[in-house]
Amino acid sequence: MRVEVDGIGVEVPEGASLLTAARAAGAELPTLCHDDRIGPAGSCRACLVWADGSIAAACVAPAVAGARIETATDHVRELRRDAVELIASALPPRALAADDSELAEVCRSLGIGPGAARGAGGRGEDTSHPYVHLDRDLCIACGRCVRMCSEVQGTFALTLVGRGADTVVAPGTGGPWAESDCVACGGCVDTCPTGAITEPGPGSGLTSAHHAAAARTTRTTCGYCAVGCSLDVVTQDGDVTAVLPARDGPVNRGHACVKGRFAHGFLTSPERLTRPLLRRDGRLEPVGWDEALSRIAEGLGQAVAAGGPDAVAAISSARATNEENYLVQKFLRTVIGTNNVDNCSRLCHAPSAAGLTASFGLAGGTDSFDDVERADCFLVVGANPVEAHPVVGARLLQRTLRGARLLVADPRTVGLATDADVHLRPRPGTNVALFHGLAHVLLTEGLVDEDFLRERAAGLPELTELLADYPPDRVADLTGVPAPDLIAAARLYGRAERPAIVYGLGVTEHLHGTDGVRALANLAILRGAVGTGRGYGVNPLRGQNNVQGASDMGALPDTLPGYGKVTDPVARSRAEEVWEVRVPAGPGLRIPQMFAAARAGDLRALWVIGEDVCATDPDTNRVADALRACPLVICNELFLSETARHADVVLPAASWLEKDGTFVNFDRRFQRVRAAVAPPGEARTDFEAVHAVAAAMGVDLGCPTPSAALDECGRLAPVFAGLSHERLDREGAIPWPCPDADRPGEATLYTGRFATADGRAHLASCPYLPPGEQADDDYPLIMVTGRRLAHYNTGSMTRRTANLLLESTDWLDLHPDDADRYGLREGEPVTVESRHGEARLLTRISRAVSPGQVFCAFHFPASGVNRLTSDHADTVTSCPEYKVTAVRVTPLRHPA
Ligand SMILES: Nc1nc2c(c(=O)[nH]1)N[C@H]1C(S)=C(S)[C@@H](COP(=O)(O)OP(=O)(O)OC[C@H]3O[C@@H](n4cnc5c(=O)[nH]c(N)nc54)[C@H](O)[C@@H]3O)O[C@H]1N2
Ligand SMILES: Nc1nc2c(c(=O)[nH]1)N[C@H]1C(S)=C(S)[C@@H](COP(=O)(O)OP(=O)(O)OC[C@H]3O[C@@H](n4cnc5c(=O)[nH]c(N)nc54)[C@H](O)[C@@H]3O)O[C@H]1N2
Ligand code: SF4
Ligand code: FES
Ligand SMILES: [Mo]
Repeated sequence: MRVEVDGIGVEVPEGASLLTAARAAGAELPTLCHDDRIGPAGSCRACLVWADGSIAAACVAPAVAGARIETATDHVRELRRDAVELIASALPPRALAADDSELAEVCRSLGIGPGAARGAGGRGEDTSHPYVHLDRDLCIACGRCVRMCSEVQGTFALTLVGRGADTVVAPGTGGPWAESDCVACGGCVDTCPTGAITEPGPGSGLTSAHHAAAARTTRTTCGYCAVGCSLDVVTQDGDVTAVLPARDGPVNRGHACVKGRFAHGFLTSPERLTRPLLRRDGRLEPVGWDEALSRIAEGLGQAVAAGGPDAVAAISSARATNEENYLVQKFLRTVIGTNNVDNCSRLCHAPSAAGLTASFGLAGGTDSFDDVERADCFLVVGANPVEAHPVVGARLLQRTLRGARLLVADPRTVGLATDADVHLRPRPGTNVALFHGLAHVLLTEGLVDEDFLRERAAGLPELTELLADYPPDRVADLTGVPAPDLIAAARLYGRAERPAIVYGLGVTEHLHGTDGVRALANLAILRGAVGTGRGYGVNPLRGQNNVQGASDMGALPDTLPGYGKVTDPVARSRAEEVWEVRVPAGPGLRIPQMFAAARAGDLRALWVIGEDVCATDPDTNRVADALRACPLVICNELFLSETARHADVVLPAASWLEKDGTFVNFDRRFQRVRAAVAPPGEARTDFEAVHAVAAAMGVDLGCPTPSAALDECGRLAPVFAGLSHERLDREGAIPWPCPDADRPGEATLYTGRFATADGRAHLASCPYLPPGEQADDDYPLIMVTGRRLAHYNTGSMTRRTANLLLESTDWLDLHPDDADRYGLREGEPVTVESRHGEARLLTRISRAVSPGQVFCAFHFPASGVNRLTSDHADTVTSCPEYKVTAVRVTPLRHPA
């Protein structure tokens, strides 16, 4: 549609506002209550224009074809000036004293001087929250914060209260901010144009606009979860003063969460490791790098001499970059000569890699997250994105609020479950029966894509036969999900035009996790919702910032970079050509096998890089036994973790804000990671540390820089051949597969054929089998473990920030009926015992869990949650059964 702005003709899309038209024409129009991320309010009148003979607020007024807009007449300028002057006049002088806010900028542009602000103030502050401070006197009631909170974050924590000039933002709950529903995503801080809502700390009182303009900023990718938010890190004199969400971030689009946005205080924690540590006479003592490196080189040499290359193993880090992971596996395979390398994908989404590969051919999610904008029905299974992937959770919620249907399958009523059309609450460990029940309804009610099944899928006859055993009534008995709910959910998923499956660890961390992934994938295949553009297929919410990448880079015992099997001579010879050494042909040890080998005396050296196995692996008492039995344990760490305490050599590591490289997020996008600050003391990146260890053993690993490492990886893994740092710097995010430097990556997989041997999607006919642990008279409760919003895994980083004020301990959630049964009160300390160990937690009484089930996180290693979990693991991939542990709970009463 064509309109005319100040005599210039411009083309704008249908439904565009006059503001969009004015900007398209290059007209400079001030705005105050407007932010591109949220809907318009039209309340401040800073953007007044003259349109077809009348005055209009450009941000809200829609452009009509042929409209003539005037933005620069004296008359409209004066009207704007009057409007903003009136707003400014109610503010105290300090509102315009510093030229650091959007408001000050707008005033300047309208010729309003600092003297315009002459309000009395006196409305007071709210400084109760560790990350969000409110100065009521600077609030102009533009409502941007309120709209960010509802329209982007979906939390609805804020409201405007009062009347007329006294209107001011306030938490909807009425009390102090710290006690409100605020989830500290930072959206309000980021949008506030006046400095009324700001972040305390080094840049205290400064608005985001000021931060972005005044200091050095470094564009990087968040190093917490795998959403992969683009962040602009603001630094001054070598310290981080703020972290701002990038508006052009492909996944986050100007949003972030309490971890990426605020939890950077760990960087300067006095507990950061700044020097290598070496064990002498039983104690860890600081030493220089040379001494630590020669001890490592000597120890690795001795291990190989005594037990051969397979007496050495490494656990690589999903927190580290692709390039670091590439180098770690290269070191193990070429310098030591073993495939004994694994990463925490083993504990998390190894069943996704195995299951999705078996069903479709490749190990990643099937589609681009952008497709959620078109999906009309979400099936969210065993995932709590509101807490674990908050930016994804917010985008799913927004789609739901705008009309998409939402089905949630989770034993707990948390996060999205409270907004679901149907909430299925299966008993933990019964997913396979649940998914078969849904598939049964799809088949019997004819809600399947016959053409797709005929042309592109395999295994329908076998599945049809199996599903005869899973009618809704039987599934209700197996899972506890009422048959009518199951049928209702199946119909919604079955009748959707563009259905989407999003899932998490509630599917994978089970005895039959891979079967769960495959039975879930069946649903999308039955509907023809993969590889057809008619849905958002099957998408795991991968966990760690770079768990996808660590696996992509071959930090796995059975695959080389790009997923060539070590057992495949073709894949091996491609690597051998680039590395110029022979690659061992036998698959190496998986993480649990490494510990078993150590306990048996067969593993003589273990290098643990950025994983706190003594806190996060299951049955940690036995993990500690393994480390004690292993003659050499090396640990690269930011902090003296539980694992580092067991190590013989500890190398101080740089964190994500201190290094250069790339991460791969949950929807397979490569994004750049850039150092915003220098690592403390003698800490080095894992990249440098691996190079240094190789050098101490007399080997040059090649690829001296992260950029060279990614290039080399592309030479042996065709799926990454088109990627480079230089290209990522230019283009931003690029999904893999990306074989060509001059073609975009494949965001949506399988549009032509599936990557399986026969090119078809494979339906799986796996029967439901019960979980490994069952409740009984001794251990009557089923414990589920998982995540909470403010802390990240071991909490090693988040506990060393003000996030600790938001969540101060690990709680045990317990249904009120169970609290009565065991005589427990809110906040009471309890001993939790399982067949494997004991932990101490504080009780929280909650209806989010079902009677007979309890839930806790594992963010405070001192509470010992993983002493409880068992060594039961997924039968295909060895992923631990973290989601089902039988426990008993007793009050922890001190002797009188
Ligand atoms: N705040 C925060 N964010 C994180 C992390 C963190 O520690 N803190 N960790 C990151 C990592 S490493 C990962 S892998 C991801 C994990 O992200 P998620 O997979 O979302 O996390 P969890 O909370 O472990 O588990 C998800 C849900 O599975 C449910 N569940 C348990 N058993 C079953 C079952 O049998 N069936 C079904 N249908 N559901 C079940 C649980 O009730 C829980 O709500 O989060 C990442 N993001
Ligand atoms: N009970 C229970 N246990 C679980 C789970 C569960 O759901 N329930 N989930 C499992 C899952 S999915 C996962 S992924 C694991 C996560 O378990 P971990 O990987 O052990 O946990 P993290 O806290 O993410 O990070 C481990 C360590 O890496 C360090 N670190 C951070 N960045 C870097 C870096 O760049 N370099 C180096 N060298 N070190 C760094 C941190 O200080 C931290 O101590 O936990 C598993 N454990
Ligand atoms: S933790 Fe995840 S959702 Fe939060 S800012 Fe980082 S990448 Fe984004
Ligand atoms: S920016 Fe248009 S009315 Fe506020
Ligand atoms: Mo994870």
